[in-house]
Formats: sequence, C-alpha cells, structure tokens
Amino acid sequence: MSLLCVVALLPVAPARADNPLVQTIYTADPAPLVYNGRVYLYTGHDEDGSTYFTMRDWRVFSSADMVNWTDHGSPMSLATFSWASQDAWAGHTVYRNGKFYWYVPVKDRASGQMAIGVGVSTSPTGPFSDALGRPLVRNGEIDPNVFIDDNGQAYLYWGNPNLWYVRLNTDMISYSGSPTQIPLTTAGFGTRTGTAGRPTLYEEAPWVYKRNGLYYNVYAAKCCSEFIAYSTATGPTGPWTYRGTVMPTQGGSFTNHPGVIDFQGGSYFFYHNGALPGGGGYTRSVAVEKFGYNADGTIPTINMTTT
Ligand code: FUB
Repeated sequence: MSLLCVVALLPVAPARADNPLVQTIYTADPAPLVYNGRVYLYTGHDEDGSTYFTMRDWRVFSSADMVNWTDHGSPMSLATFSWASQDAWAGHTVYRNGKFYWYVPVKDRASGQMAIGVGVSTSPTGPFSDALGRPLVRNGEIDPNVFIDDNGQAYLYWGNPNLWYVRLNTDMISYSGSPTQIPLTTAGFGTRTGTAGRPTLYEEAPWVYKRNGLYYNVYAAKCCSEFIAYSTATGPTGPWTYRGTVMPTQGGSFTNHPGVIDFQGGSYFFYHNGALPGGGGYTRSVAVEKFGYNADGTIPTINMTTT
C-alpha cells in the first residue's frame, strides 16, 4: 500500500461512506469521538506486511458529514511513550476539561507486559504527549475504553481475557480504588464452548456507552473468529445481561473491534475487516455502517458492507 496518497474517501451516496473508510493504509480498532460538530476517528495502523499485529503508531481522521473524511496523519506513536517497546494496539480517546485523552495499550519495556498509557493534547488532532511518563495501569491486559457518566464519574474499562474497570479521577490520569474485575458470567456475556477457562463469549474490545438511561457494553466475542456482541445493564458496573450478536461476520479478519456513536441524528457502528487489497487478519481496514436502534432499545444485526 502506498503511504503517499491522501485518504480516498469518495461518497457513493448521501450519508453513506465508501467502505473501507481509509483506503491508503491499513487501519484497525476504530474509536470514534463526536466533538464540536465533527466525528474524529482514532485508529490503529497495521504496517504493510504485518504478520502479527505489527503496529507502531495511531492515526486520526475526521468528518463533518460521515462521507468526506480528512486525514490528520499520525499524532501519536510508540515514540510518544518512552517506556513502551512495541504494540501500538487498540485505543480510545475522550474529551474532558479542554483536553483530549487517548488511552492506549502498549508493551511496557520494563515488565514485558501490556500496559495502558495515556496521551494528552489540547487538540483532537494532536500532537499528543505522554500524560504520565509511565503507565496508568499495568496488569498485562489490553483495549482501554473510557465512559464518562452523566454525573461526571469516568470509568476506564479494559481487558482480555478478563474485563476490568476502575473509576478515573476528574484529572483523567489517575484513579480511585483498585482495578476491579467485572464478573464474566454466562448470563452477562453469553456462553462459549470449547475454550478451556473461557466460559463466556467476552473476548476483548469493550465499548461502553449510555443511551436512554440504559448502559451498553459492545465488545468482540469469541476469539479467533470474532464477532461483535453486546450486553446491557442499569448501571455502569453491571450487572450485565447478555443481549446477543451485533455483527456476526469477520470479513476476512479474525478480529473485530466496535465503536458506536450518535451523530447528526443517526447512529453509526464502526468496525474493522480485511476488505482492502492485501487485507487480512493483520492488515485490516476500518469501516462504518449507519443503523437504527429497535424501538425497545436493542441493537439490530448490523452487516458489513460487502461491495
Ligand atoms: O489491533 C491489535 C489488537 O487486535 C487489538 O488490541 C484487539 O482489539 C484486536 O483488534
């Protein structure tokens, strides 16, 4: 893939983007953020020729209409975190108090384990700097996601094989209490068979949000032919109830990774697959589908763009 092109994002119909959204490089792990009338899309970047999640930087794109996208380049990379050695994996960016906080899992050089760092910037497009100079969380698990509840309490969720949360302080770079495991019950996260020690479908990539008073947790289920599933709860820490499949297929990538937003009156589901030429499980591409919630608040099955 050429890195010299601008993002090739031509509209095919009003309010329907041309999937994959980015056609100049391989991108993965979409994390959309609505800010000031635009959607900012934060992604990982699968290197050309990657044979095992070879990822060294993160990327930002933005759009005012979900059709035409602007490439903002690479405002954060492994070099941002002096303590990180490799694996610029799936992150999530939130806005609070005039700053953008980008939570990312990277390998901690000292321990050799995955840890979660925080980039910070006053602009949604960066550049981002290391907010702490050290990991925020070190427990060997991945895929941070932050949800800020209506009362201002922020929660950091993450984990594979477990699902964790901790309450963030208002500075967004420290927390109160200890990381707590969310019980992975089959009632909460569905039933998996055939994988020792993994009785539920939950795999990774939690995406927690609130809609009409109901808390949603959308996540990647059942490695290594992942599909997207979701659970709901009446509070941000559960107890969760398994609600079923959101996106059943893989589209040429054995992982998938959700991001859900409402924007300009529509709801949008971001994901990744292997749809670009040369694409596959380590050379992925982010895409998006517009959808509508069912009247009872459940999420319909959302299918990938196939053409
Ligand atoms: O992109 C690297 C890893 O693959 C992410 O952290 C997971 O969510 C999966 O998409």
